[in-house]
Amino acid sequence: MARRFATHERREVAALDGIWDFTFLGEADPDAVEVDRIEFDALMAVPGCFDASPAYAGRRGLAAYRIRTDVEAGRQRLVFDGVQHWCRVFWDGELIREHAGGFSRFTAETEADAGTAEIVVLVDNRFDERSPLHMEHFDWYAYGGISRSVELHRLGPVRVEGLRIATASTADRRVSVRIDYAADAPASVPLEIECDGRAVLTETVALDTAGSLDRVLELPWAASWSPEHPNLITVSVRLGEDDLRERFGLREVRTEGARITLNGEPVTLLGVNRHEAHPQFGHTQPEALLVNDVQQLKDLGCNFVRGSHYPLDPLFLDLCDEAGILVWCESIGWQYPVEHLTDPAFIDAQLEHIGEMVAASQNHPSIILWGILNECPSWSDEGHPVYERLLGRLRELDPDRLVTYASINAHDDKCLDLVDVVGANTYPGWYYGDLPDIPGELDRISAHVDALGFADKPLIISEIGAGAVPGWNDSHGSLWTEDYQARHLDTVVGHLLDGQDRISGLAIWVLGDFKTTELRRMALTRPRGVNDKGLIDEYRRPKQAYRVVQGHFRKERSPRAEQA
Ligand code: ADA
Repeated sequence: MARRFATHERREVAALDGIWDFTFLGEADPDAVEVDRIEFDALMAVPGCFDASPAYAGRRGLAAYRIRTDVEAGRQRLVFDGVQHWCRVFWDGELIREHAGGFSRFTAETEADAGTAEIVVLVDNRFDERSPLHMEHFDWYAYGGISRSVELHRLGPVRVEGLRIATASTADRRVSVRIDYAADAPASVPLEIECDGRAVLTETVALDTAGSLDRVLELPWAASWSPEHPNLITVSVRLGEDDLRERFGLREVRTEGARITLNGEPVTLLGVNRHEAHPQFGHTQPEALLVNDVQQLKDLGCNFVRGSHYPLDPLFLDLCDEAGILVWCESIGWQYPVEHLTDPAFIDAQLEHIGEMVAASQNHPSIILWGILNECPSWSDEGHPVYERLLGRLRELDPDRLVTYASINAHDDKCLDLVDVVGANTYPGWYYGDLPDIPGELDRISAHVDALGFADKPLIISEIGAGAVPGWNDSHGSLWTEDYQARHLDTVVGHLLDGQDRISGLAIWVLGDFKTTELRRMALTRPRGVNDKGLIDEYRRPKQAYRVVQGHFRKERSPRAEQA
C-alpha cells in the first residue's frame, strides 16, 4: 500500500500497481463468467476507477482486471487497499476471495507454485444484494474499479498479522502494544521491537498457531503528538523472519464535560468535510492530489477534517498525521432507509467493514473520532439497537478514541445516549429557511441537544454549507452564486467563533465539489450533476468562500499573531 514509510523490511513485498489488462463485461452475471476464457481487450490503471476513464465513463456492470507476476513457491497474500464495490479474486483460475464494501483493506491468500501466476479480479459496480453497503441514492457518484493500491506479500511460517499501539495514557511515556500473529506450527522465535531506531524490547517468545502478544513499551525520550507539534514515532516489530512497521503518536483524546480534550487541553475543531473523488480519477487519489488537499487544509487554517462518508485513503491519513490535522474517520453510509438498516446481511457487512476500517487505521494519531452511518435513521426506534451494536463494536475494537455519528435531525434523535460526541448536520439558509436565521438555528440545535439531556456531551456541527456554481455571481447575490455561499459561511463561522462556547467543533460541508449520483432526485438541487457546496471546485480552484473561511479559521487559531 502506498504509505509514507515501508511497512515491512524482512517480508518480501511487491507493489502490483501499474497497468493491468482489462475488459468490461457489462451485464454479465459474475457466477456465469468462466475466468480462464475472458478475453482482455483493453488496459486499465491500478489504482484507478474504470468508470472515470473516458472509454468507460458512467458504465455500470462487471469488469475484469488481470495481471501476471512471477512468484516463488509458497504462501502468497494479496493486499487490496480498496476495490469498488464488489469483487472476486482468482489466482491461476481458482477463486480465493470475495469482498464487498469498497474503501477498506482486505486480503486474499493462496499456496502458490513457483512460476508465473495469473491474478484476475472481477469487479462489479452495480447496486444489488452482493453490495449491501452501497446504494444508488447516495449523494456521491459511486465509482467502480481497483481504486487503491495492491500489493503481493510472500509469507513465511510465522507472520505478524497486526499491530495496535494504545496511547490512552501517555503522561508516563508508556504505551501498550498488541501484536497479532499466526504461525504454521507452534514455534519459539525472537521478538524484537525498535522505536525510532532504538531497541526497546528483545526476548524469545513461544508462539501458538495464532494469538497475540501484549507488551508495554517505555519511551522516556518521546515527545507528544499534537496539531502544533505532530511528533511521530516509528515502531518496527520483528518476529522470527517476519516483521511489521507502523507509525504512531503519543496523545490522549478524551471528553471533559462538553469539551473534547487533547493531551488534557480543550480543543476546538475547525475544519471541513472531505470526499475522495475527482472527475478524472474517481475515488482514486493520486499522490499529487492528496498533497494538494492537505496543503489546502493547512492553508485554510483547519485543524480538523471529517472523512465523508467512508474510510479514508491510508496515505491521506499518513499526511494528516504529519500535518497535525485531527480526523473523524467513518464507515460507509448515507441515509440508508430503516428497512435496510434492520437487514441482518447489512449489519454483518457493516460490522465486517468497521473491523477492516479500524484494523487499517487504528495507529494514526490524527484519528480522534470514529463515526458510523451518516444521516441514517437514528431518529427511529429500529435505529437504536443497530447504532448500539455498531458503536459498541467500535468501542470494543478501540476503547481509546471517541465515537460519534452525524445526525440528520438532532432535534429528534434517539441515539445520542450512545455517543461520546454529538454530531449535528444542518442546512439553514440552504434547503430550508433564510440566511438571517442561521445563528438562531445553531442556537436552537444546541438548546435542543441540551434539553434532551446531553448538555455534558461535546457538540460538533458536522455539516453546514451552501452550494455555489464555480465562477457564478449576479448583482442580487442569489442562491448558487459564490457571493451567497461566501456570505452564508461568513455568518455560520462568524457566529460559531463569536463568543458562544456550546458548539466546540465545525466541519463545513464541504472541501471540494464532487460528482453526485445521476438519479433524478438530485437533479433539481445539484447543478452540473455536482454537489457544489465546495470551498474549492472539483479541480481544487478556490471559490470566494475559501478566503472568507480562511480569514475566520486563521484568526481563531492564531489570535495573538493577528493582534500583533
Ligand atoms: C447531507 C449529507 C451530505 C450531503 C449534504 C448536501 O447533510 O450528509 O453527504 O448530501 O447533505 O449537500 O445536501
